[in-house]
Amino acid sequence: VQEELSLKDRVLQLKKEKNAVILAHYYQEPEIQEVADFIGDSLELAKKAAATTADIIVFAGVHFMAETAKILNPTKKVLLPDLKAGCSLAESCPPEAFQKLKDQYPDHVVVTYINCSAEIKAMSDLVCTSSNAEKIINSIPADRKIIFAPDKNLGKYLIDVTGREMLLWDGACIVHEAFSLDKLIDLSIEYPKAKIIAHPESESHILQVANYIGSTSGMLNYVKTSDYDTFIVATEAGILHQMQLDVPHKTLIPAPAKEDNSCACSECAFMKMNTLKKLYDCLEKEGPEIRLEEELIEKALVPIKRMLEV
Ligand code: CIZ
Ligand code: SF4
Repeated sequence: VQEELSLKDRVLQLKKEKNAVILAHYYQEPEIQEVADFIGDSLELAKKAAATTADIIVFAGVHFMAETAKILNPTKKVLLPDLKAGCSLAESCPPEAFQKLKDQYPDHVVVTYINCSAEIKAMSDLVCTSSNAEKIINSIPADRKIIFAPDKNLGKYLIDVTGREMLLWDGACIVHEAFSLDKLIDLSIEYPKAKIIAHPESESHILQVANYIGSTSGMLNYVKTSDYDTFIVATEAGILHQMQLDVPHKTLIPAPAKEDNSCACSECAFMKMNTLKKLYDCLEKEGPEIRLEEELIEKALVPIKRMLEV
């Protein structure tokens, strides 16, 4: 009987009936990760979206990620449980202002981090994610000047590791800028054996004290393969669910935020706008749906394809 099925089972049943695939980001609530066909970071999920043969893609993540899925596989119906699930980083780079910067520096190669709108992608020469950003920057001939947008923290980190000069857009992620260096240092005194791992969207003073800097999948891999047992994790706290499943006997401590909030750590409020109930409803109603103009899809696809080829 329908009423007796749990919400989770109803999602799984509906997904099968509609030949839908559920792609969930690591920052989603555990109960959403549990109904997903694939869990991943933005690069892994983009690849899954491009390759799927399902009729419907339900993207449990934020708006720019669902847009990327639509750009990569435009004949599919791409659903996002809550269209308001945005991203502070993507929003920090409005197309009109970005066009002005581009016009000022017409000879620069434009590289954008995947955390931006489809309009910004369409204005880019290359797109990158945090797992391939260094490789993408290194693929650009040394005599070419570069504009990097929208994340200034990732940009500064890339300048450090590649030695390239880059003009940086002044954008940032609220979640990754929330870590407190003082509290982080106190915590590492309390746990002297702990290794600090951080996402490069974090501020440079946090990266300076990190033992390992890497993308979402990079950090998961590091914790799995490292000989150490205790880690302080400076990224969105949702990653801890999969990380703890990977290393049940290791100790994982979320890096502390500057302001005390409900979990005293960093969670992305946009990511958490998706709930299992909203996911069920969107699958049932087949909406809200991501719709993009064909011309925008064509333009935005070019720099994403270049990224996938590098
Ligand atoms: O949205 C983010 O902060 C990240 C790091 C996404 C991803 O998976 O690369
Ligand atoms: Fe955007 Fe930051 Fe949330 Fe990622 S964690 S979706 S960059 S606001």
